[in-house]
Amino acid sequence: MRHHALDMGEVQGQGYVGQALGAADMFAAVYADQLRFRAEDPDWEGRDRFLLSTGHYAIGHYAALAEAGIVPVSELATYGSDDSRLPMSGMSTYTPGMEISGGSLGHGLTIAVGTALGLRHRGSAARVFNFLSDGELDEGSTWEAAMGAHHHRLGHLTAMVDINALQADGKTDTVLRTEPVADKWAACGWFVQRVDGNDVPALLAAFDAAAAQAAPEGVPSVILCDTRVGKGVPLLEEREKAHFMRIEENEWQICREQLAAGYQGEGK
Ligand SMILES: Cc1ncc(C[n+]2csc(CCOP(=O)(O)OP(=O)(O)O)c2C)c(N)n1
Ligand SMILES: [Mg+2]
Repeated sequence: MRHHALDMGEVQGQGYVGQALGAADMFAAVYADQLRFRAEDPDWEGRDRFLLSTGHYAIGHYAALAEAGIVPVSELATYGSDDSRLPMSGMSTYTPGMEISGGSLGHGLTIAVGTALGLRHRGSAARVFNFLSDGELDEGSTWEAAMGAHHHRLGHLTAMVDINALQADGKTDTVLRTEPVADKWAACGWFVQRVDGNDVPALLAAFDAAAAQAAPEGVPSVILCDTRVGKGVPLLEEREKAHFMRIEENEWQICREQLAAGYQGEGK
């Protein structure tokens, strides 16, 4: 998935590559281990819903959709181009498997609450996952939704937050301090776990714990995932301007080599 992200990023020469690399393990864990879906029928009624709140993370989501067999790998080369089904910001009207048009930040969890209520009303066994970013915790609507999820006992709702400590305008703790963030979710009545979001076994364990208590009448879960922007490519991990990265023509190959070198010996 990280290689897909680099391939997509190179199409435009720039973009949200750092987020895709940082959150790749989160996407991998949820798609490979948790979500019930049918690749050949992305609109299958019984599917779990995965709502990408952070539209700009679409590049990371497309890498997951490709590995899940929902979007052809060959189509990734069209990322962000005119007439592509894979726009830079996620759009439900264009992309199979993209449930919502996120990107106007702070709305994903509100939609997830409505989706979870609707599914329960219909007697569906589907779960709802919402992927959001630490920047979205600046939005009041996120906390309204968090309180609403607890009030309505949406135990089949799981939020996963990419805490990369970064936002468009700088480091999160310089823009609007969200810590102690676990306490805030707990105060809203959620079952809270905080993990290293680049540690796949830790992510899988956290998802299992969330699944174990998922129920249509219960306590919603949040998994707070501390990640590193650019994870797996040291050249990009060190970038100062990391929110929207410009990567020079000669650097893409270096990125690929660094990524491949990092996986050597891991059997991947
Ligand atoms: C409601 C809203 N306000 C502002 C923006 C502009 N914006 C786009 S990305 C972004 C940063 C949000 O924080 P985060 O997702 O944590 O950033 P990242 O970690 O990707 O750098 C902002 C403010 C937006 N898309 N929507
Ligand atoms: Mg962030």
